[in-house]
Parts: sequence; C-alpha cells; structure tokens
Amino acid sequence: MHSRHTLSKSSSGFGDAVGRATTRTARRLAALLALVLLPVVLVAPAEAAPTTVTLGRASFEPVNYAGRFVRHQDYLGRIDPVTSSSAAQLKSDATFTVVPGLASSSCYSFQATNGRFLRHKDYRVRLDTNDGSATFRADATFCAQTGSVTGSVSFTSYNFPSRTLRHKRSELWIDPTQDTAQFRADSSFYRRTPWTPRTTANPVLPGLFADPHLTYLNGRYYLYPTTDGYAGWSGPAYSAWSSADLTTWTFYGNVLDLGPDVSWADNSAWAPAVVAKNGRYYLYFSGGAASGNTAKQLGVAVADSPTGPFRDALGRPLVAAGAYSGQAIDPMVFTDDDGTSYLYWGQGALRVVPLNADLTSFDPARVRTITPSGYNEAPFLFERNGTYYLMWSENDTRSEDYRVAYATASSPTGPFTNRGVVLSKNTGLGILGTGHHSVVRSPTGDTWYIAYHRFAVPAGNGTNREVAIDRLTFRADGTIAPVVPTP
Ligand code: FUB
Repeated sequence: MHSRHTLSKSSSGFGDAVGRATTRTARRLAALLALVLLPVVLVAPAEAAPTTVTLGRASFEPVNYAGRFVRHQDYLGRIDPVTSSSAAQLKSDATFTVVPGLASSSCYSFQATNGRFLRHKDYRVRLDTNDGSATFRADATFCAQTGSVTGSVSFTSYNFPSRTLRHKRSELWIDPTQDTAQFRADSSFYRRTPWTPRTTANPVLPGLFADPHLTYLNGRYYLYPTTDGYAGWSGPAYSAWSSADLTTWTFYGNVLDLGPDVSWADNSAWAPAVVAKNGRYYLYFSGGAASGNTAKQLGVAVADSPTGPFRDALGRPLVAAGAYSGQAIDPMVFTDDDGTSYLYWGQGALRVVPLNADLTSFDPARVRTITPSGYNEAPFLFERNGTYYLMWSENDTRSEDYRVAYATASSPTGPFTNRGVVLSKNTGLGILGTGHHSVVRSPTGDTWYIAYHRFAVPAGNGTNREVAIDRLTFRADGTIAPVVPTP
C-alpha cells in the first residue's frame, strides 16, 4: 500500500485565486464566489462516468487554463504555458505517452519522454522511475472519468479512488474529490496533440510489454505480450492487441487474468502463444502460484474469439512444474501442413511434443528434448519453402546481450543445423536486450516480420521492456539475414 506521509494542506476547493487568498478581502471574495457557484453545484451530477482515453503520445491542457499544459519540472507535476515557440525541452516535458495503467489495464499511466512515470506520493504528483513495486504501480495509475466539459477527461487515483488529479496553484495534486464546479474544472483536461510528436516506429505498443507473440488471424494481426513493469516479472494478466497494418494497434485489455481465471496460478503470466484451430483460439501460457510459491507451470486456455475471454481449458497445468528439467515456460505451437500441431517449450532445455487433436493434451511418451547449443528460452518455429526454422533466445533477459539465434531442419522436430545469431543489440542506437521474439508472414506474400522485446528506450531494463517489430529477410540460399533493429 501507499505509505501516507505528512500532507501539505489542500486548497479550499475554489481553485487558484481562492487558494492564494490570505486576506480578509480575499476570503470575502471566496464567499461571494461560493454563492455565485452554488446553483452550478446544485445541478451538477454527483458522479462522473468512467470513460476511455486514446493511448499514445499526448499533451494535456486544463479546461480552465487555455495555453497551459501538464508538464514535469524538477520531477514534480505542474501546469505551465507552452506555445509553439517554447523551448524543445519544455515541449518534451509537456508530452506524455498514455499507456495501459501499470496497476490495472482498465485505467491509465502517463509515461514521460524520459521513460519515467507520473505518480503521486504524499498526494503530490511527481515523476519517478518505475521500480516494479505494487506501490509504485498503484501510485502511477489513474482511472478516467468524463470531465467537466464535453471532450475533457478527469482522472481519479487508482489506489485512492476518492481523490482526483487536479491542479492547484499550478501544481498537480491528488485531492479529495469535491462536488463543486471549481474542483471539476481544476481536475478536467483536454487530450491534445503532443507537443513532441513521435519520430520512431518502435515501440509498436504504448507502455511496458515483452515476449510478443505476433500472429495473423481472420484478416488481422494479433499481438499477445507479457505485461511488463513488475518486479520479478510477476504480472498476473495477458492482454490482446490487433492491427491491420502492424502500425496502428487496437487494445482489448486483459483477455486472461490468472488470479480470477486460473485456479492453480495467480502470477508470472509470461510469454503467451495463441493458435487458432477448428474455429477456436488456444492461448498457451505460464503461471506461478503465490501460495506455496510454486515453480512455473504451463497451461492452456481457450476462447471463441482471438480477443477472448480465454478460459482455463483443463483446470490444471498442461505441463506441471518438475515434470521435465528446466522451467516450464515459454510455450509455442506450430501447426504443420499435415495438420499436426507441435508444442515447444522450456527455459534451460527445449522440449517438443505433438499435441493431440484437442490441442489440450499430449502423449508424455512422445516428448523429445531438442535443446540447441546456446539455447536459453523462447523457442519459435516456422516453415518457409520446405525449411523449418527453429529460433530461440540466448543469455538472460536482464542482460543487454539477450539475443536471437536460429537453426534449420527439414522437419519440425529436427535434426537442426545451427545457423547462428540473427538479432542482437545496437548500442549506438541504445537498443539493448533484443530477444524473445515471434515471426509472422504477411498475408500478401513472402514478406516476413519479427516482433521482439528490448529494454525500453530510454530508461528500460530486463523487467521494463518494450515491443518492437522489424523486417525479417532471407538471403537467396534461404538463410536469415541479420535483423536491423530500428528505433
Ligand atoms: O517475461 C518473462 C520471461 O522473460 C519470459 O518467459 C522469458 O522468455 C524472458 O523474456
């Protein structure tokens, strides 16, 4: 929980003018203002309705201070004037990426261009680095309500729902919500065009995500990532995204939440993989249980739509912890032309087994170990022109040398010939820890893409990662050309 420290006194609720009032004259003015505002107060709705905010880069302008924008200065949240002739630094300080809330994907967090997040502490809004703690994630999450003016939005604190983000003497605070016209105005903002627009194509998703499983289903690309930004990768839920062009993404929120949806796991929702068969969608996932602190296990969930909701198909793990050496994580399913689907998985050792027709069971006697040299985790298999490409990640995901290598074979289970590393860091561009990827072919031809994660740029690390997509190209002999990671 957020630790409550000594508070600065909150304002009277009548905004900047009254907040500064210290003289008797000013207090009389406040009383007069209160009388003037009373009719508005009486007719105003007591509860604002939840609303949605478009994800991505934006700037926020208070409804009652045109020309001022939410910005950070010296790690504190403020509203200040910004104009087209303002310094580039001020414009950047007044620009945020709206991302799914670090504590709840149905709320929002605000990431500054330096990678830090707006959060409250002692009820003051500040800019801090995500340490992955539950406290930070909650303090940095705000839930959207309709604002005081059409087209505006206000934000209540996720962990102090009776407090609302507002400006006061140009500072940003979360204050106890007041049902007054002045408070509603001080806590309502327009989402505006960002003062500092994006100049890069990556990351493709706004926010902290990893282990992207990119696939093409029903005429659209779908992306299923690990939700990142949690200490120890302990995030409990999987989200889904879709796109027609790999550029503009629609967010569907959580499609599987281990806590409520899976009886045997409640954390470490890592590295999903989704396949479609017989009109149903199967999501393979890993999870741990806080009670008993169990090792990770693999499960499978099923849905009637690629955007869920997914339901645990078995009520128990598909691959139990300890059944095989290595961690039971990082599932991947490949379906060959003859209709056989193969399950690949494992950290430390790579296993493969043909799945039964139900896609939710297999014959343990048919499990084979096919660990390539250099393998750590994140297997991915695809076929092109009769060649089967087995790809994986090497090193630890916390290392900037996390990277992707591959091997080829004439069957989905090998034997494989090692072909070396195809994706690794570019320190000159600040791109580090490139790994845990997936590959998809464009429906229109022999154009291929690789989705992967890397340390978020800037200020990321092995638990604060971002999802990128780049081209995967082949040489005339069928080998994969080194991937050029782009900003
Ligand atoms: O995201 C959690 C874990 O980190 C994945 O399961 C691994 O592949 C590594 O990316």
